[in-house]
Amino acid sequence: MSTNINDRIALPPKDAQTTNMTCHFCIVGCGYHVYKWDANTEGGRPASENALGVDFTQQVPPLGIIMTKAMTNTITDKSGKRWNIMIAPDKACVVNSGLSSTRGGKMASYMYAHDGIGKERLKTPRIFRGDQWFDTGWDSALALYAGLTKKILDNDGPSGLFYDCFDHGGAGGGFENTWGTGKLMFSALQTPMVRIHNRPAYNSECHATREMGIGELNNSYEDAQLSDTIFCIGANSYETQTNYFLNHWVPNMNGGTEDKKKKWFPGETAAAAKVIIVDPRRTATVAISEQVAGKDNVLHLDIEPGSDTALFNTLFTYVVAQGWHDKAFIAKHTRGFEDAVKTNHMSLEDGAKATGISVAKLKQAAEWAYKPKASGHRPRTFHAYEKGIIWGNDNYVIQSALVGLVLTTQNVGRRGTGVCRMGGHQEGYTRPPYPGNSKVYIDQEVINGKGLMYTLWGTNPFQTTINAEQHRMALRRRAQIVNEAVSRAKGSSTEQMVDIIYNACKYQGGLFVAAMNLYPTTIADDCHLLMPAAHPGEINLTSMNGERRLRLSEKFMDAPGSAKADCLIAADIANTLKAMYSKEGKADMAKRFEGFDWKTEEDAFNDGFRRAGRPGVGPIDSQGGDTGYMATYALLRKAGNNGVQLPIKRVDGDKLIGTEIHYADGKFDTKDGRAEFKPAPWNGLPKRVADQKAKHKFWINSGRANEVWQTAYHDQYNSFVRDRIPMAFLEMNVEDAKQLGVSGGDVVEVFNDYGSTYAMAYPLKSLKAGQTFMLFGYIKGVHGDVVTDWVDRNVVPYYKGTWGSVKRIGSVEDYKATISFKDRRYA
Ligand SMILES: Nc1nc2c(c(=O)[nH]1)N[C@H]1C(S)=C(S)[C@@H](COP(=O)(O)OP(=O)(O)OC[C@H]3O[C@@H](n4cnc5c(=O)[nH]c(N)nc54)[C@H](O)[C@@H]3O)O[C@H]1N2
Ligand SMILES: Nc1nc2c(c(=O)[nH]1)N[C@H]1C(S)=C(S)[C@@H](COP(=O)(O)OP(=O)(O)OC[C@H]3O[C@@H](n4cnc5c(=O)[nH]c(N)nc54)[C@H](O)[C@@H]3O)O[C@H]1N2
Ligand code: SF4
Ligand SMILES: [Mo]
Repeated sequence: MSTNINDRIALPPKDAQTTNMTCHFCIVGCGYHVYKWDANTEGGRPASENALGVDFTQQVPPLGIIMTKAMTNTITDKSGKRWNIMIAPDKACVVNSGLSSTRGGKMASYMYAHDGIGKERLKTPRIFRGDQWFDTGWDSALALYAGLTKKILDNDGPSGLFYDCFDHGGAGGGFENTWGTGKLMFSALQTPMVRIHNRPAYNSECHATREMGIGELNNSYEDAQLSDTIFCIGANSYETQTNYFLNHWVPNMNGGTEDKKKKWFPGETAAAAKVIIVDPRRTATVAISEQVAGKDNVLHLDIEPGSDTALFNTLFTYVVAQGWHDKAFIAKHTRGFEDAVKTNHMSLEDGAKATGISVAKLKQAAEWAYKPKASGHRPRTFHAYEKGIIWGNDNYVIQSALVGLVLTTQNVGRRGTGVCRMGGHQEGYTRPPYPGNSKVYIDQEVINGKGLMYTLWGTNPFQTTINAEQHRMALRRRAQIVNEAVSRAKGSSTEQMVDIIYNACKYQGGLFVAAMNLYPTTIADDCHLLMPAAHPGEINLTSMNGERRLRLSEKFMDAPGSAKADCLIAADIANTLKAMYSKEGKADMAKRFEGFDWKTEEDAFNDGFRRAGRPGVGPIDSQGGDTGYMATYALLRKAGNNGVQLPIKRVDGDKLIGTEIHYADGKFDTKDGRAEFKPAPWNGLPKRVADQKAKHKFWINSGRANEVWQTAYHDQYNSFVRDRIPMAFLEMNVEDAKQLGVSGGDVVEVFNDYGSTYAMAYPLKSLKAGQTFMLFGYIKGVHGDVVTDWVDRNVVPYYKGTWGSVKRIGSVEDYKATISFKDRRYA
């Protein structure tokens, strides 16, 4: 009898196969154990009879183990044998200490089972023959993809080949897959027409801080436990970096790490952390922080949207006026301070006017974060930021202002401090150099009819880009031109088909669209070729988290059908092209596609991460440079869920020794080692955005919700998520809703000069009048449709900043009957 039943959880037996898995969803990278065992057996309740080593014959103490039905599944391997799996959080992992989240806790449910949530996974390549999708084999898919690529490369050069590709860790990434795709795009095809999964060009989320000499992941999660003040800017960390918040911030907020602080910093005043949160919106993070730390210890600076630069400049000016800056550090380790004092000057009164925060509150924030402590020491303030400013009003200037403030008070390079991204996905960047001038606004090129072939590699711009409706419409028109040409082709060979498609693209404005993905997703609406990818658990994959902690997620099951790792898909494409050029006798071209003779993900890891290195850390070089070459799969397997924090310093026996904090020696990543202040004048909103604000009543903010991962590519099939959120919700103020005649569960149109979309109204008291918050990137209701096409000097967008009108459309009885419209802010 199988133990796949619903009234209880089958326990893994003592001899269950156990492997390590780093959660592949958010940046935090929580450690999990995967247990896999014959579906006809199960472990016993005594601790000695189950692989968890927990005694279930008695009541297990609260939080003794976190284990839910969603952490289990029954899978079938290629031979037809059935296995039970359990993916449960690892208590010994220093990242999460046994905690899971509503996202990571669902990993097992999302692993492929023919009758499970993942049953729609792509199992084989698919081709769109004009009006219908058909399954096909890898050989024919690759022949078409490589054939068209070659034709474009030979006739038009690499600029005809567009890519939108992940550049992160976790699923749809990892060092293996960013390297594989990067090597194909940059050194083999040599195309500069590439954008990154979350922005319309090939650029950085952190130009300013890097130019100032400070990498954005410069401390350890432990530093959040040691800080006097946590200064959280544009991040909703309870919902988006959940276990970083729960396992490292909360213990500091409730005084749980006071003794630790006393030990680390003898003689310094030590107390529970104070928390400052900068977010125009009252978030769940604000509500929970108040609950944990007490309202008196939490300062919510609910600034006017987009006014962060004014806030930082005001604090900067005030701190310097009070003499709280670190003069010795500034003199010895920085450059440009005097200029910044002039250009970034902002009085308390001007700051209050621009941000909408009272002078009293501004002073309070400055005191908490920067005023010397009772013991005379400067406070240790950790500055954490994410998409509220990265996708904020002028990313470059905000970061310049923030990092200037941080340098002035030496809140980087000391334990308990740091100025860090909270992060989105895990990181996994290693690629050959980008072969262009990094400022091509790819979306506009697509809209303007440029490019002949567009590959969407582990991304979904239909749901996530800016000006998304215009982008989708242009793409649809152009894809349709290809469809019509293809539907007229009958009995054609691959070569003939390549010519037909090429002509439709080259002479009629068409665009051939290919996608590598786990699922068909909404992209399949306007796409011609799909290739099935495999994700962690089905392949080996390395990533690093927000404290640069590198881990190996181990393969424990087969991918569905013939799905494979993205790096091996890239290798297949390169090898197909190499063979085509060799056959033509073009040795020079064939040579560009060499070096992809990989059999496994490990081969890609060794070729990329270990040999080529990580940018910013330098090429691999045993004399100095990056020491990533020391990280073998074998050593990482041994290092388990705690892995090693990059860069690796040395290997002791079989133990990798890493780096906990950067810049402790006061040497920054500039030529002379001095960190550089940057001018960051406050300029108000960009005109294009201000114009929408002048015309439309509501700020249409956007972002994440705890239970939804990204574009809901898995979640859309999970009733736990989809029944609650059938359509992107739009949180809005109750009085505003009343005026519009809107109640919870009504469908509203959100529109402005850029586009229009629908959303499910969610009226709440906690939203300010005139402000709304829409779930981003959802499967139905795309916030990006109303985001302007404005970008900064580095082509970084302002996703969070758009204004629009809201209009009631109608009611869906089912939403009203089945969905809860409670406030998600803990009260
Ligand atoms: N309005 C608005 N827009 C935004 C944002 C915002 O805040 N507001 N945020 C931006 C940000 S930060 C981000 S990260 C982007 C997200 O934008 P995307 O990166 O496009 O969104 P994801 O859902 O992460 O897309 C991943 C796609 O890859 C597929 N996938 C998953 N795993 C794998 C794999 O292993 N291999 C392959 N080949 N495919 C895989 C999924 O099915 C999915 O279709 O959105 C951006 N857009
Ligand atoms: N549950 C869940 N977690 C996730 C993800 C997910 O899809 N679901 N995605 C992951 C990814 S890829 C990313 S990038 C991260 C994003 O992580 P976060 O940045 O924490 O999340 P967001 O909800 O995008 O935006 C954060 C906040 O920015 C605020 N904001 C808007 N405008 C401004 C402004 O002008 N100034 C300031 N200071 N704040 C502003 C919004 O009100 C919002 O609360 O989350 C990661 N974690
Ligand atoms: S906090 Fe992030 S990494 Fe940890 S379990 Fe949740 S989604 Fe996964
Ligand atoms: Mo992201």
